[in-house]
Amino acid sequence: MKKSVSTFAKAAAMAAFLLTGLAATPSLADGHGKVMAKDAWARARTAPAKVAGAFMTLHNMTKQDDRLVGAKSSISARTEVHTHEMKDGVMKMIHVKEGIELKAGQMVEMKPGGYHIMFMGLKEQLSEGKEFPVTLVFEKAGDVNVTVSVKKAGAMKHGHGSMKHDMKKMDHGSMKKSN
Ligand SMILES: [Cu+2]
Repeated sequence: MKKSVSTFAKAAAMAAFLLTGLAATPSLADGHGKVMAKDAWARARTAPAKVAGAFMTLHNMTKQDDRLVGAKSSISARTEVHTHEMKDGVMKMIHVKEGIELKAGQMVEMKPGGYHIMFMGLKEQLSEGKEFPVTLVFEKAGDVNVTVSVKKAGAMKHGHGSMKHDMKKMDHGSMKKSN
């Protein structure tokens, strides 16, 4: 009889463990233990455009290093991970084929003058107030969905006029080290 009691205790402990696990699940909704993207935005266009860039903050809330290796969207024919780089005094856009490294716990800001998601062959115009989904593809976390909000061009003065400033910060800070 004693034995069956202890077996029951074990089963109860296991059930409690499972319940704890279930109880912890809702916290996933607010990003804990996940790789997430937030505050995604793109600049509104007043004239038709074929390309556009989106910016956002990436946050790796997992315990393992990850990497943003690509992006998918139905808004454009092609969607790529890009960055800006100074080459011979000229600002150039570069397709970051190796992706963006996102170490465990790290946050990476994609902003004007630096990393961005590039939409090429736009199928829809980015008018103010529009929202559209983008799927980010991470090496380990897999697909991560984010909604991009299209904001008025004038509202982005901060990012607009500070290109040089951003470049400088990029060189010393958020720029991924090529090792
Ligand atoms: Cu680009």
